[in-house]
Amino acid sequence: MRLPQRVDHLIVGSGFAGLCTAIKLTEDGETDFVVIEKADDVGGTWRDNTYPGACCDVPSQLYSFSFARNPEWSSSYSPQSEIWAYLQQVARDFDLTDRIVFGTELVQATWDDDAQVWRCRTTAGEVVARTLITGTGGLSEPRLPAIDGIETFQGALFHSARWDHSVDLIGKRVAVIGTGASAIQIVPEVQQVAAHLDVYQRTAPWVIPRNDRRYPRLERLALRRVPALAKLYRTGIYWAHEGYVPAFTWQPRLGAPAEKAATINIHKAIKDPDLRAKVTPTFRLGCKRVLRSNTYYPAIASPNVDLVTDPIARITPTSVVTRDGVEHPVDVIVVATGFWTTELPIAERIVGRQGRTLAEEWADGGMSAYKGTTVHGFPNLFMMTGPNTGQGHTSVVFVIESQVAYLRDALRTMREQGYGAVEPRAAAQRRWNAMVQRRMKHTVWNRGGCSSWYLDAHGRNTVLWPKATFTFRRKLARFDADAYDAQAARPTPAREAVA
Ligand code: N01
Repeated sequence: MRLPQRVDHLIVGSGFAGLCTAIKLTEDGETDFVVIEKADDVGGTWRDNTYPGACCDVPSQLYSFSFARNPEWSSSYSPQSEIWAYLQQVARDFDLTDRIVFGTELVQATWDDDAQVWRCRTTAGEVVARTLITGTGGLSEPRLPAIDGIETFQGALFHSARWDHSVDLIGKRVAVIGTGASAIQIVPEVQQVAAHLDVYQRTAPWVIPRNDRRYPRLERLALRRVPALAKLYRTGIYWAHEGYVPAFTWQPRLGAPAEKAATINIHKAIKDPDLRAKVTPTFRLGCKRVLRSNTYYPAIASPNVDLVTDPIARITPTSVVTRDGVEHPVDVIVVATGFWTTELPIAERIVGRQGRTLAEEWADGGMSAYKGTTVHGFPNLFMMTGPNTGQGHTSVVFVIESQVAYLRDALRTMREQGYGAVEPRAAAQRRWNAMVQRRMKHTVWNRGGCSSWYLDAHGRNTVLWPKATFTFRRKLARFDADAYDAQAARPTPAREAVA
């Protein structure tokens, strides 16, 4: 598809959020939209993260759309390939492929207050849109570590989310930097083929057992034939995961049984007391994302693996040198150091009513939005998975569906009331964020004794939602026009604003 000059709605990104938005807008008859996607396929993070062992740590029955359940998942925690294939299938089933302009990136979107439109520059040309909907996710831009000499390394070096499949790891000396959710899935795979693997750990994570199981054919048949059964599974998993909420958001000590399970996980796999001590976390479970694996600790205990806990001092053309002066020779370095989460790169590309970018707006106080979705000074902008919408315990798809419901009601209200632009009032946004940050003080993320990618440079958690997800859904169930400044649609409608 070619980029049109003008649309009612511009959706950026075709991962879970972008696809969900496109599907639901179509359902409402809001068909004048286009999705731009910088890559050449749909899938977002599930297209990009192709590292060996990539798998979802939220059960697939819940990590999928409520309106497009998939009875064909092969196991309770699906691998990346299945989730990506699922998203491709969803795009086909809902006839979206022709609505997506692939290979097209948003360069800049600038609000034009007179015409009540977003004027957007993309790598495929310009487009004018009444509303701008970002579905660019919080885990899409790899964050490379600033390690001295990293650019001088002569072997292969790549980020976990940009895996270089042309590099053969068989018989090589490999280093994995980081021990987060990506690394703990990569390490057991690399350990099996590498001659030697060094795992560079800065902070030991909590890793609980992963109760995975394959769905037998009969069970999949039942899920296909009896949709109520699939719904029941989904509901059961949802509530089981909400069970973590009190420990995460109210009383961190409630996580003690899970800490015990994780400690047993360590003791079962690792006999060496020194190694056990190195992998045992020193903060409360949940403070960083809780990881699930049955294979990580056995891999760490393997004879061809060294867990290196001395900080990295520098990288040379052929080695990693730690601060204790030891030089660790290496052929391939895998950088599993996470993503830009509290300084979203998309924020630099969106220019609001005052001529300031979202990034400038957020520079002093950190990211903030109203209901994680709309931002004062940025009319008709809807951010899917915006500030404080992230989840430490359950499926982000639930949150996305809640936000899309809010967007639909906003558009319905605008249509019915003849509004050309809506923007949350500064006071409403302030109140919302004060509530979020007040609540945040009780959470394990703020008082669990760790630093994590949930916290920004000011120590504020601008990533996660500090209550149950059903509360989030309830708060976004209706577009609350009274919290917004609304402008009547100007006589020059968006369709003539192209010129
Ligand atoms: O990234 P991370 P990730 N020198 O930021 C370390 C989702 N996800 O890609 O803990 C040395 O969690 C850093 O150390 P520390 C999930 O939401 C989901 O693994 O900061 N080390 C840490 O160990 C997840 O939370 C799935 O001290 C450095 C690691 O690198 C999110 O993605 C699967 C360093 C980064 O861990 C991100 O996970 C995979 C440095 N300079 C990912 N800088 C599912 O299954 C950082 N580190 C759904």
